[in-house]
Parts: sequence; C-alpha cells; structure tokens
Amino acid sequence: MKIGIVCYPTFGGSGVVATELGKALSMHGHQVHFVAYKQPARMDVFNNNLFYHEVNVSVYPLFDYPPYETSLTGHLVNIVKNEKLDVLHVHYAIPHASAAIFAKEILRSQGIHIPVVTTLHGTDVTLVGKAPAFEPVVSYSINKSDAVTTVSEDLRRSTYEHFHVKDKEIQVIPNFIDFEKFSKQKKEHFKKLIAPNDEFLITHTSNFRKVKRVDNVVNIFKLINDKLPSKLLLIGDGPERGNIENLCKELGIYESVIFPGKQDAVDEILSVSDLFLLPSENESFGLAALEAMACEVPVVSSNAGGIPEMNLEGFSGYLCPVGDVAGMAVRSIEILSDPEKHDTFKKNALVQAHKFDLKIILPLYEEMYNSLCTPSRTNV
Ligand code: GMT
Repeated sequence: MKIGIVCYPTFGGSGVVATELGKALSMHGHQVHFVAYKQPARMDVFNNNLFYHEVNVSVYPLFDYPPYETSLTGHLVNIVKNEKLDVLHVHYAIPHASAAIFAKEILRSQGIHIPVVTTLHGTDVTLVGKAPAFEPVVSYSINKSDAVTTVSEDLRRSTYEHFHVKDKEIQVIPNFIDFEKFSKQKKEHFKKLIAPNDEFLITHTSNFRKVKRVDNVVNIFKLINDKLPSKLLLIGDGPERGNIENLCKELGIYESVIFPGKQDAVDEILSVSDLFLLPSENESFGLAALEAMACEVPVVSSNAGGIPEMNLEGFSGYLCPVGDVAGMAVRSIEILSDPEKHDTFKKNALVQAHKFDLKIILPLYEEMYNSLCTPSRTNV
C-alpha cells in the first residue's frame, strides 16, 4: 500500500508517533511518504520504502501570516497524484485534517478518490482545537474524514464532548513502543558520569509548555532531594524553560538539576533513570511516560486525561490528583527508598509497556487502511 503521512516534525508527541508508525509501515513493505515542513526528528533511517516531501511556504510581502495550510493542501494534491497514494493519514487535526479534507475535495473534482484517516493526539482537541475559531473547522474535518482515531479512550470522550461529531465513529488506537529499537540498555558508565555518588536519577521529558507543569516536577524533586541523594534530568526545551531554571535557582537545587535540552537518544537517558515524573495538567496519553516504562522506569504522574489508561496505580507507578506535589513526592520517596519495591515497580513498568507493543498496535492501523482501500471504495 502507498501511504501518505502528514505530521509535525517534532521531537515528541504526535510527531514521534507518526514517524515511528511510518518507519514501521515501511519495514512491513508499505511505501510511506512523509509530508511535513521539516524532516521529522526521528526519521533517522534510510530504506527504499521511505520518502519525505517538504512543504515549502510562499513568502510574499502581503503575507504577514504565510499560508501554510494552502501550501500543504496543494502539496497533498500533487503528492497523491504523482505517487498514486492509496491513503492519507494525518496526525494532529490542526491544520493537517482540514488541509487533507480540502485536498480530498479537489482530487474528487478530478475523479480521484483518496481516503483520509485523521488521528487526534491531544491538544488538537483539549486545548487548541476547541477554541471557537478552530472548533467548526475541526468538527467539519472529523466528520468528513473516512476514519478517525484517538490515542486514548479519554481523548475519544473529550472529542465527542468538544466537537459536533456525535454520529462519527471514532476508534481508539493507543500509542505504542517499538521494543526492537526502544528498550533498556547497559549504560552504567553514563550513569557514573551523571551521578558519580550513586544518586537517584529522576527524569522528566517534555516540551516545557505550561500544560506539562514542569514547575511541579521541580517542586516534587526538591522534596525528594531533601530526603534522598538525587539528581533531576529535565530533557527537552520550550517556553517555560527560563522560568524553570530560575525556580531551580530559587529553591537552591540548581546544581542537582541537569538540562540536556532536546535529545534524540532518549532511551539511553531513560536506561539510567530510577523514576519518571509526569505531573501534567492534561495529557491525552503520555507517550513520554510509556517510553520510560519501556526502559523499566516506574512513573509517578498525575491522573489527568488518558494517563490512567497507561500508568497503572500501584503497579507501574502511582497517580495523584493534578497539583498534588506533596502526594507525588511521598509516592516517589516510597518507591525509591525501598529497593525491593523499586525492583518490583521496574519489572511491572516493563510488563505494562509491553501491552503497547508496536506488534500489537501496527496491525490495527493496517486493518483500518485496508478497510478504506477495498476495491469497492476506490475510484468514485
Ligand atoms: O504533549 C504535547 O504538548 C505534544 C502533543 C503533540 O501532539 O505532539 O502531545 C500529545 O500527543 C502525544 C502523542 O499522541 C500524547 O502522548 C500526549 O499525551 C499529547 N499531549 C497532550 O495531550 C498534552
């Protein structure tokens, strides 16, 4: 099958899911065409089935706001025709779903049928998408998509709540881990470098947006650090980073916090981590925490959104109400200060992560594409 994947080229979230999905599909013999404004961060392999099309946006003095959606739509029309794609799969509704639906309409006028699959990832529903200026466009695009998926049950519920899509069937296909590429590695020398005195390594990965509550991460760490020798690794970058660095200084823990910035080899860092913190205000799924669990790292998180579908209370970690910094610190200390319990949680984290193995999830996407590309559905 020839599949077009439209995504953000980002280091985390929907961009990573789309890229890992595309890579896996290409290994399964499908031809995959990525469409984005920059090469996706994890598109790090070369194989005969993988292609990348960059969306260039016209610059013209009139355009204070470059018309990205129009460029994307035009690119999609041309790519579908030139590459003879069977299906377009867009990740993150804004503006990918509406661009794909417009491209579909244009192609229909030329006698070409292209099924569109829209995967909703989180903030395209819970934060940005439901804004009054976006809602009618997102609702329309969802209704006009040939298939719609969300990455958790909770996100499906929010989608029905925020958009006018009550008659649309939405399938939950959770995020996944490719264990052949992402699992715990032996990196003891690396651990010695970061934690020379065998301190506990607490990790958080995010885009440092307010929704992630990185300030909570720092405050939780402060309470842990008061009791146990520990270091905090804050991986990623984003708008809150400056504030977070200041907070670390104010709390007198700056020397115990490491800011490596955006990283490709997240699995190597997770491999030496003892605990992962995810106190988000909202999280449709929490892929960063699943990646930690795949590297045998227990997770202490908030119970927001779809997190409880992935992190199991008292098994792979603990969940507390959003903002319960003290509670999350107590749970963290509980796990770290009891080696036997820590070991059990590490093993359980891996067991839980295996429920989201790519080998289980990939066929769900393939079945969906197949159902849309049966001979009776192609060519209108
Ligand atoms: O977390 C973000 O702010 C990035 C965002 C994205 O779309 O890139 O992540 C969302 O999609 C991820 C992949 O499906 C989910 O694991 C995240 O939970 C989700 N983020 C939120 O819902 C805040």
